[in-house]
Formats: sequence, structure tokens, C-alpha cells
Amino acid sequence: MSLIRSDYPEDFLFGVATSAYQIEGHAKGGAGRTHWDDFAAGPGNVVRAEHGALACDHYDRMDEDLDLIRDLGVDSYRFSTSWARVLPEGRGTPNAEGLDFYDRLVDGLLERGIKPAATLYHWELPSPLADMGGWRNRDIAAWFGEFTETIMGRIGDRVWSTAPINEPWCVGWLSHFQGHHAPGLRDIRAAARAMHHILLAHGTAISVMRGLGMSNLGAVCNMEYAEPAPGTDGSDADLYDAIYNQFFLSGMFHKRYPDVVLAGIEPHLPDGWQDDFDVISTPLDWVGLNYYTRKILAPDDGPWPHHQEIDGPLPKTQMGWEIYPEGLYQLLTMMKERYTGDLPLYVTENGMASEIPFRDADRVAYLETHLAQARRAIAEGVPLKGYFIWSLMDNYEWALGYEKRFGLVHVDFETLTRTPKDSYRALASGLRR
Ligand code: IFM
Repeated sequence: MSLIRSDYPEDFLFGVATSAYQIEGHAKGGAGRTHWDDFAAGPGNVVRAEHGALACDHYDRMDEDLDLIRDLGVDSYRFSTSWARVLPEGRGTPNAEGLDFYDRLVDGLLERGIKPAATLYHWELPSPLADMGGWRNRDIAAWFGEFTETIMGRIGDRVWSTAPINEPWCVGWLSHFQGHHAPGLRDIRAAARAMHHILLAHGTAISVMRGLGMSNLGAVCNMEYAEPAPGTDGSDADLYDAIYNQFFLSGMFHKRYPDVVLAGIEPHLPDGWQDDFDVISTPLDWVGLNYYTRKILAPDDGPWPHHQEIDGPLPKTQMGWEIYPEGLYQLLTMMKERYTGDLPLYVTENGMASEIPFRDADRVAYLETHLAQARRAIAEGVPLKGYFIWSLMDNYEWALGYEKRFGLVHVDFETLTRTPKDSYRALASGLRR
């Protein structure tokens, strides 16, 4: 790999990322039921109706996994805390075993010299909260505040960084308007309310953590570069960009939502939404970008937002996503110019799914080309401070089950044996140079 650590600023940080439901094995350790367990049980929602009950069995193989992270030579590990493992009912009595698990995880990282980068919520909402409307219910901000207080009351003194909600677009739009993720709704009103409440919960959690005396608090947004289809006037790409890439940062940094998005969702936002921006814009210490691909947009004659994605000509990953490294540079630059200024930025996820089990030269090339765009951004003054690869190991890729493999480490889902791929070895050697 042409990656050489010394090509990056001295304080630049490399890491790998995972999330709780995707690796832990949710059936273990007294965790409560989640809306992903419910969604996966519905016909046609998830490939082969696969779920996260065992996943990578990280719950019982934590030490082996932490050794893999240490031997890779990265500086930080981005993990998430499962709300239902900590509070099986979503509120009320904590699960002592769950709290002990995250305590051991953080200590295990620190013992190995790895910075723990926590995300509070990476998609597994406790079912009892989903029963009460989940992200559609304004009370979720207070419920999330209670969860934040409970888990960070236990590990907040030792984590290196924390972000409340992974990928607000996925939690809101993908799950409540497009219906691809739990709770599987295709409902504009549900989506509008969820998107607003996600931001309210985000700001509430930041305030709770400030109250606990924590620092290095950020937000993690996923973005896709929006490209107009040839021959179109660009308005479809602009609207896609506004919903996907601008909405959440605009709320957090400008205390407003983009007009073109309001044109579609304003009638569905909860009463008094304009009064929530002081909470939503609670100051942050950094912002993370999860980047994978671009989309090409053209009009269609369906309901708002009246656009469709067009198949693009570039090589694609196992997910069918075009490989477009320049988008990483373009979005980092946009974030700095429009929203974050001098605030540190991180690439909190980047990587590819590949069907090649061990000799994954395609993944090495993907990482190299994206890292080149990260260096381009740094050279032009973007305060990019770190880069996390998705993912440490193959895991549960949500509605696509276990087939799509993002890992630097191969997981045999029959035996749960972990085997480092070529990309793991290439990165380990580059990080030592
Ligand atoms: O696996 C997901 C992860 O949970 C969130 N970001 C994108 C990844 C790949 O689809």
C-alpha cells in the first residue's frame, strides 16, 4: 500500500470502526429486543431474514478483536454502545452486564494504547421505545438523554471522543421515508418528524455529556456526492444534496433547514420545531464524515422529491456503489466552507464491500485513492485530523445480511474464525512507516 504514516501530519489519527448490533451478538448478555430484531423478522426486509443475534460474537471474542486492532497499529477504535444492551426497556433499570461489557471494552482499548471513540446510537432502537413511536415521538430526546447519562456516567471518564447518533440521514430518511432500514416506514410525515427529533436528541445528548464534564464531542454525518445526470438542469442533484448532505449540518450550524427541503417537509414537522434550534446547535468539538460513493440524479414523475438515481459508469463495489474518491475531497471542502470552518474534521467511515475473501487488492486500491483525496484536502487547508476505515471485520450489513463484506479481517460466519486480509497487512505495514 502506498499509505505511509509519515505522509500525514504528526497528529493525524488512523482508526477502524464497527458498530454494536453489527458485531456484538445481540442475544448475549441480557440485551433487550430492538427494532432491528423486529424488522429482520418481517418478510422481505432483510436478505434471508438474517439478524444480529450472534453476528461476529464480539461479545465473547472481545479480547481477540482488540488484539487485532492493536496489531494493526491504528490509533483509535470507533465503536458504538447498544441502547438496548444498556437499558433493555429503553428507560429505567440498566442491565449491569451491559454496562460491565462497555467498561471492559474501554479498559481493554486503553490497556492496548488505543483511543476509544464512542458513538452512542448506531441504529438498534429498543423495541419498547419503537412501540411508542420511536424517532417520531418528541419524547425520544429525553429518553436519549437518559441513555446518554447512563452509559456515559459509566464510561464517559475514559472515552477519547463521543458522537451521539451515527448517520442521521440513515436514521431519518432511509428508515422512515425510503423504508430500507428499521422501522421500515415509507411515510413523509414520519420522516420529517424523525429527522427533526434526531437533531433534538443529538443536541440533548451533547448537553448531557457537557454536564458530565466530557469533552471532544462531535457529530457523524454520512454524505454522498450528488451529481446531475447529463442533460438535466442540476435541480434534482441540488435537492438530493440538500436532503442528504445539508439538512443536518444546517440545523446544527445555521439553526435552520434548507428551503428546498422545507418545501417538501414543512407541513409535517412537529409544532414548534423552529424553537428547538438552540438545543440542536449546542456547540461541537469536531464533525465526522462517513463517505462511500456518489449518486447521479435525474427527475421522475413520482411524488416529491420527484427525483431518481441513475446508474453510473464508474467501477462499483460489492454494494453496487460507484467508486468516486473525488467526492471525499469535495464534501470535506464543502463542510469546511459552509459549516465547520476551523473545527477539526474526521473521516469517521470509509471503505468498501468486496466479495474477494482474502487477497483484496481492490480494497487496498479503494483506500489508497480515497486517502489521496484526504491528503489533497489537507494540503488545501481542510483541518482533517483523522481517518477511520469501515470496517475492522466483516459483519452484519443490515438489510443486506452477512453477504456484503467490508472487513479488513475476514470472518467465517460458520466458525467465527477471524483471518486478516491483504488489506489488513498492507495497512499494518504502512502505519509503521
Ligand atoms: O455498515 C454500514 C454502517 O453501519 C454505517 N455506515 C455505512 C456502512 C456500510 O454500509
